[in-house]
Amino acid sequence: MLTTERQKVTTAIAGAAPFGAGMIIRQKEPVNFEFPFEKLDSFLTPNELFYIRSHFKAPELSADSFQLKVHGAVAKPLTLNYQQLRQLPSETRAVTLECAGNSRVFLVPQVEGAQWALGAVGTAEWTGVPLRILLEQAGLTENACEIVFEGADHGAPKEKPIPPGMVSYARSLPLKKALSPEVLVAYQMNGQEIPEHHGFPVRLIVPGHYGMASVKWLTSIYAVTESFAGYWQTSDYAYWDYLDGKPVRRPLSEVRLKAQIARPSMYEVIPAGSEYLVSGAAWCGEGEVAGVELSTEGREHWTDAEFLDSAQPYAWRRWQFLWHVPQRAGQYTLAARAKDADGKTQPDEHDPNHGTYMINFPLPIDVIVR
Ligand SMILES: Nc1nc2c(c(=O)[nH]1)N[C@H]1C(S)=C(S)[C@@H](COP(=O)(O)O)O[C@H]1N2
Ligand SMILES: [Mo]
Repeated sequence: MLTTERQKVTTAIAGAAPFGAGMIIRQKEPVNFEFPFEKLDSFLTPNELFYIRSHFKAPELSADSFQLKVHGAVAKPLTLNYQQLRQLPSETRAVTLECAGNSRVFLVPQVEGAQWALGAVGTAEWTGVPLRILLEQAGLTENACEIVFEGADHGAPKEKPIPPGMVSYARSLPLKKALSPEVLVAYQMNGQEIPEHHGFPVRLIVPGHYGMASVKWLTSIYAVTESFAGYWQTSDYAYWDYLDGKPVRRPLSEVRLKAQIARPSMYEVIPAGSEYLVSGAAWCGEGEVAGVELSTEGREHWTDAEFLDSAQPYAWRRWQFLWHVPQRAGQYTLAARAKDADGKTQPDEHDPNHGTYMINFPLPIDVIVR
């Protein structure tokens, strides 16, 4: 599967610098880099172009001294070194990761947080041990209800409410998802060791959930008997939902349906009367992207685009649409929207209860025809 794609990506990596030309710097330290989405031209995103979202400085870990603990509410706590982990059965799967704050720059009025445009998203082939195997070896006790994943990075978050002292980056998953076969304790990204800023040597990959669930520099897998209410679970990376009419705080989890235009890019000048190949990608969480529609006149009329990639769970599908560019010069607004297998589509507007996350209304891309 995907051998030519893999070759393309691997060739790009051989002897390459850790970051590719055109990466957009949102923050220099800690490293927060964005993929220039208009460069989307392969199903797999090359490692050196894959977006980086890190809250703290990348910890310096070595494969030699690496240890992964599986502990807490388990019958047999485990400590695995890198070699032991690599000897366990492994799987490789293509997974799209999107930061929950991707496209934040499209919110009006402007909001706090990293000003991501379109490129806090990418797809890589991840190789690792299904998490389920580790949890089965350790033997979860009856009362275990969630699994907490902790990275080796830590620091003092700046957004209120500020937790006391230094905190490590930690997120939890409900048992149902943690035991699902697609969740990986990964040690390879596109056939290479996971690069430093993507979590070397080992990270979690949670297909179908926003990026924050895929804990990098993973060193601890801890089963808990009450739901985990850590900083990144309740304060950051959470949103308002309703329970019996009352607002309740919930951790972000499943990725929302979304299509994005890669080309044209914002304010691209397009010759009047030409044929322009509009292209992009679309993705969702647990379901399947079944269609993409494009509007070239301000989200009024929608026409079907065609897919370049077949549907596979947890990975984006690139699409294209041949636009017969009008003769009339002026500014045009393009937008794309996806449909899932149940015919559901994206919301028209951003839901304020989602705060500065889950931005999946059809994003307007303004272009100049002349
Ligand atoms: N340990 C740790 N894991 C982390 C983060 C982090 O800051 N520290 N950031 C999370 C967020 S918000 C996202 S979107 C993804 C980004 O993964 P990437 O940098 O490999 O693209 O990692 C997640 N895992
Ligand atoms: Mo993120």
